[in-house]
Amino acid sequence: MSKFNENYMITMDDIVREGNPILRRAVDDVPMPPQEEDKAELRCMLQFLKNSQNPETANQFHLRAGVGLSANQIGLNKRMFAVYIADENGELEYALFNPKIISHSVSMIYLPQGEGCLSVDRKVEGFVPRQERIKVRAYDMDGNEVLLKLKGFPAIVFQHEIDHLNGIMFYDHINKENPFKLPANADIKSLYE
Ligand code: K3U
Ligand code: NI
Repeated sequence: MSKFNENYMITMDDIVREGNPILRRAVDDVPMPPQEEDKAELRCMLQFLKNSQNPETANQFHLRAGVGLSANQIGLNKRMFAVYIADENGELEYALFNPKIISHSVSMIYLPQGEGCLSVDRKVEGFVPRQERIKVRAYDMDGNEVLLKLKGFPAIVFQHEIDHLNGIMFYDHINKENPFKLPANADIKSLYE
């Protein structure tokens, strides 16, 4: 049985950092319907994101704020991630198995401030081009298929997390010669434009 259950609190000590080969391997699908252990791990991951965005809890346990967490970031070889985004538009929370991008827009966006990662303990500057809109097929906690249409910041976060599950880091997408150069001939704009 895995240690990541309802009684366990994920902290930064559990977060796998860059350089660890598990972040560079594609993870395995989770057989559906999910087992109780898979579900408990995913709930634990979602709770970590909520704790990390709660100023008191984050301060007490030295958590860096995160909006997404993939299973391989805590050392699990499982295709699943949690996302928790709380802003002026409300709360968005997802705990998903076997997410797959089934279609996407041609148009692209990027976060003007760049991206960060809980597995990367340094500031990496540069623009990370992402698809502006994506359609995702995944499975929820009950093993039911879900189809999601995402745009803007949630679409960026999903692409960042799905990349993790495929062994890709956000900085792999940054132009090597000039980190602020955008892809030529692309329909691309800042998220806040
Ligand atoms: O972007 C971050 C954030 C945190 C709190 C409020 C608003 C934003 C923190 S970095 C982050 O959440 C990563 C997490 C990772 F690396 F574990 F997946 C996800 C992410 C950051 C930026 C763009 C897309 C995804
Ligand atoms: Ni990350």
